[in-house]
Amino acid sequence: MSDLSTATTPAGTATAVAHPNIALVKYWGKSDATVNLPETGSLSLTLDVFPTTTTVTLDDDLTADTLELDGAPAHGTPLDRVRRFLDLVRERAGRSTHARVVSRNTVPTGAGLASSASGFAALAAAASAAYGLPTDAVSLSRLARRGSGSASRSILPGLAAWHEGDDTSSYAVPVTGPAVAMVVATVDAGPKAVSSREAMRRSADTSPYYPAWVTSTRETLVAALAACEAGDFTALGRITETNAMRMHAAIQACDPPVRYLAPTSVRLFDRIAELRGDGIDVWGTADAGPNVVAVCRPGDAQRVADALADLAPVTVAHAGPGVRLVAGPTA
Ligand code: 2P0
Repeated sequence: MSDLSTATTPAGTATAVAHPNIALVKYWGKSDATVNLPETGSLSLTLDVFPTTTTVTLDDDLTADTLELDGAPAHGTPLDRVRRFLDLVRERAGRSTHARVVSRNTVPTGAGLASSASGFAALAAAASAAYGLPTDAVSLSRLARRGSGSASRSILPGLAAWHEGDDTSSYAVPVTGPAVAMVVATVDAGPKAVSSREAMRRSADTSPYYPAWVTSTRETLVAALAACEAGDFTALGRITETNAMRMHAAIQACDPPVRYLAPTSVRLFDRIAELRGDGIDVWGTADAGPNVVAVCRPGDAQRVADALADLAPVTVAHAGPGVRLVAGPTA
């Protein structure tokens, strides 16, 4: 894996760009919430749309970290999570200087399109460069995981598997597989009613299907990696939709209940099934929100997008780049 340190900007400030990822085999549950270890491994595609650009600037005059998110000062949970993350970076770097963080998303924050994945991937890279920590992909993936589990995968380009393990060994690795395109259908761009972090915890604590989810997902990841190795798009697509349905089944069995899929989400899954009936190799998935992502071969992406567009606004995405440090602050 490449070392990004050659691209660092002058000491004390750095800017990084990262993209969201969509999981084909989902991460849903933690074995250790303190250092953010997953109960099972997962597999995702980093996209080429909706980048997050984040600049971290050290400032000796600050008494606490500040966060500007999409042009406005951030408070509450987003600021707390960034501060806790930078505390970890400072501890590792042996530094005490606070920082200004300026972050800009091109995907609506909290819309179920993984802004925390691109956000913490970009923050991990920019903060590591600014504070002088290693910026190789393994170090960044491990560190990004501490901010948000799915961020560990956005460090890498294209297909990436994030494996179980301990604080040292749990990070994302590249996977070679068939060419995959994704058509993102945005059913609702607003923030979700129950955060994925809370719903994940509630699933583990109250869903009677959670143990079955964990057992089946471990087996599913093995099958998904085999499908990738065989270049078998159809097998990977079927696995993807099945795994998403199982995750939502486990979530819907929570007490108190959580249901992320909206009526339009279900219509999108039906339309995807109709397209399969018409001979297009396309499968559906959805994260912790109502938005649906159609997974297809790149050559079919425009036809799939056209077929879904009357139900929700669509964005065609392909395999995108891993996190990168850019020359100067542009956020
Ligand atoms: C995933 N999701 O694999 C799954 C599928 C949502 C549904 O990873 O608590 O925001 O910050 O580690 O990474 C969302 O979980 O959770 C997520 P934390 P994160 O993409």
